[in-house]
Amino acid sequence: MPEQLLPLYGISQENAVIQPYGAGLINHTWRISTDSRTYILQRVNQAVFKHPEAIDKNLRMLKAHVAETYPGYLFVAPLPALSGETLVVHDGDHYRLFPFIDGTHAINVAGKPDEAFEAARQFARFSRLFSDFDAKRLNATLPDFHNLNLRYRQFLKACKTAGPERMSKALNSIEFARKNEHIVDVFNDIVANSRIPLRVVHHDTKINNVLFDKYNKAICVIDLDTVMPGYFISDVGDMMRTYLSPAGEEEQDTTQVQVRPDYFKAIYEGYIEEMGDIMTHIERSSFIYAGRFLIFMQALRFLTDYLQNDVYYGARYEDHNLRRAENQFTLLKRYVEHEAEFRHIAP
Ligand code: ADP
Ligand code: GN1
Ligand code: MG
Repeated sequence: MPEQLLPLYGISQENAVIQPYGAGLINHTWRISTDSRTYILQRVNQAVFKHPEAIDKNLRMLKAHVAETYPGYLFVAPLPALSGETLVVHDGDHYRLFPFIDGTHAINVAGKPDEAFEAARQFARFSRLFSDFDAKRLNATLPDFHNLNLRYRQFLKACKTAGPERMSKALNSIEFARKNEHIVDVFNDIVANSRIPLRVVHHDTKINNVLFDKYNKAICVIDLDTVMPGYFISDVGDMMRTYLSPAGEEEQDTTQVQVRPDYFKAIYEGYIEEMGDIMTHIERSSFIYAGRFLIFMQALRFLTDYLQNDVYYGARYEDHNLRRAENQFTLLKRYVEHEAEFRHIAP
């Protein structure tokens, strides 16, 4: 199937080597090597992104802004097909082709604090670049994506409609989630009351959405589908969620889920290096809350999906999304245990 796309881009199918690539959960990604160049081809997951053209429009606006204000910045945008379009429809599916950024690789778990620092600095640089861009011009590619208030209500609703077996297996997680409703109250206070500013936010700052070179220096950020108006807690929170623990979200042995304070320090320093003079007072004072917010929301999303029979994330083994949720609730516990220590790092 992906080979049929190549002629639309003027790429010969002869000698093209096509392989599934990466560890993303949402889109379908292939690496395509030809004699002269390497590419990344992606099929947009339309069950998630109902309006792929909204993503395409956002990327064009952002690319134009970068070209005008910071032309040296590596903004990884889709390449035009022969038709001139950067989003191609084939058999009802939407595809994009990106240049493969040569000499780079993605990592799934941060193995050194410096990798966390590098990634945090890259995402903060991205926010900084667009700090003078009116975020409201962007389409919300996933409306309410990080609306914790709504996610919590969706979770409560899922508890009412779930089958009895899944409900009973998930009982401990459900109870823990309900005990943490106060995390939603803080969200409502700072976000719904507009106490923190709306910015251009990446919304998926997992470590595998950064490309590193062979010296482990971060080169650029990728996976720009969820770039839309939002709040900095989304970006900083997902860094906490994915860089602090030596075990990732797929780890089933929750004793492996730990919080490494030196990685927290690295995230803080990397982020502040680029965004420090732009952040407002309330943003600075919400830095630690960002971790609670995002880890809790991801735990709820996995748990809700479990209660709804894995319709969003899918499952590769029985109770996969419940295990993912338990992993994230454990991470939340560990995170909260460390907050007093974090306050010395991020005062
Ligand atoms: P998903 O939305 O499914 O996470 P991504 O856009 O993050 O999809 O792509 C999945 C993986 O493919 C990335 O984690 C990275 O390893 C690799 N990748 C994506 N784009 C590029 C690129 N332009 N150059 C090199 N590798 C890339
Ligand atoms: C998805 O696409 P990917 O794998 O980078 C998800 C994120 C979750 C993440 C959990 C559009 O990210 O929000 O945090 O999985 N993206 C979408 O691993 O739902
Ligand atoms: Mg990704």
